[in-house]
Amino acid sequence: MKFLVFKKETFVFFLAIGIMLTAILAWFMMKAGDAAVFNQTADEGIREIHMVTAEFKTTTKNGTQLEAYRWDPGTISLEKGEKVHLFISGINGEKHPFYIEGTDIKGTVQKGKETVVPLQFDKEGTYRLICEAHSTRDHNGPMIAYIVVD
Ligand SMILES: [Cu+2]
Repeated sequence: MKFLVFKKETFVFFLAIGIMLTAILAWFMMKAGDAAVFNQTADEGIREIHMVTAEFKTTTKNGTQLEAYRWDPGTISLEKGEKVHLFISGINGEKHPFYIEGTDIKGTVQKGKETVVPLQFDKEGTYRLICEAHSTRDHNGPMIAYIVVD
């Protein structure tokens, strides 16, 4: 009968372990729940717009190479308050680090990869999507797309 008797310390130790395991399990279950809810809402009501990184390239008669990078399409339009997922595929150019003027949105588009940018604007206006690597003609740009919100 003696082996059934636990010391108080042993009982408290196992109780603590039990509470920790329950907390960890609950945390994982809640995380899984959140993800499922997000996926359900993501599928409906969010419009998708697809964009690519493009390049124009030519050689002049005297052998000078010219190139220019562009977002394509160069203009997209959104309703005020509308939720949009902007998918940008990196086709030409290795890397395009970008930001959207007047917002804290920034990221990088890489060749062969797709970057998803969630968009929603509360204020009307024209927002510029600017590639920092190709922002002006001197840097093979201007690689600027216009997001028109009205
Ligand atoms: Cu660029």
